[in-house]
Amino acid sequence: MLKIYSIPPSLYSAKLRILLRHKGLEWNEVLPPGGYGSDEYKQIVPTGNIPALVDGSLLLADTEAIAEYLNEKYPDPPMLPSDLAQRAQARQLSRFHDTRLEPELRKLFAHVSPETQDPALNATQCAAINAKLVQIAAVLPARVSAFGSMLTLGDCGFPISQVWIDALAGALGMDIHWPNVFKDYLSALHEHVAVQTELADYRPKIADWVASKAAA
Ligand SMILES: N[C@@H](CCC(=O)N[C@@H](CS)C(=O)NCC(=O)O)C(=O)O
Repeated sequence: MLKIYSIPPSLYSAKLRILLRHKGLEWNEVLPPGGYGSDEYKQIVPTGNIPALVDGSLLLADTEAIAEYLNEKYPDPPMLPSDLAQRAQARQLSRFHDTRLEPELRKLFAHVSPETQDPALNATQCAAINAKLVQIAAVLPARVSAFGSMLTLGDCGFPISQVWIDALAGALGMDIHWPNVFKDYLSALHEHVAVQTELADYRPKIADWVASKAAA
């Protein structure tokens, strides 16, 4: 069976689980021994990051690489379009999520506790997140007309980041503006059972994580 190293609040692990669920795969999820980044875990996964996949003798520790690998190994249902240009568009969407949107959320993770909250950082990151949502909204019409209701590798990060943005906005009082086109896109993604199932499991974990930080 596939083995995934993960911790409960991991954003990228939740992104990966949408793919696992959509493809009807079974997996065994385990905590990284010693915690991620630890020397003990680095004996297994040299880079020390999560999520990591072990499939037989193969070890992969990057969500994009894992997703592409699983999509090729288990092609049904396909999560990349058959058209070359559309596949590139789906990959572009995924990279936008991972390299442009998520890094703006990540800057707030260490600043949820009242002791480390930073109103100036909140304002900066709120503006940065709103700017990224506007940018992605501009490319969404092309994505919707290209793939319709197909769930692609490029889509899996956004419902998960939405959970984080909502939780952080609630805890830090940020005024997030979701462009209508983005709201419609997310609503369409929520029609997929894999997305619904993952969000039902993941949202309480993030609510608990934020509540524990806010109480610290
Ligand atoms: N681009 C990576 C990001 C994964 C990531 O940032 N994981 C975090 C935890 S959610 C982590 O392992 N951070 C520690 C590190 O990178 O050393 C991926 O898609 O897998």
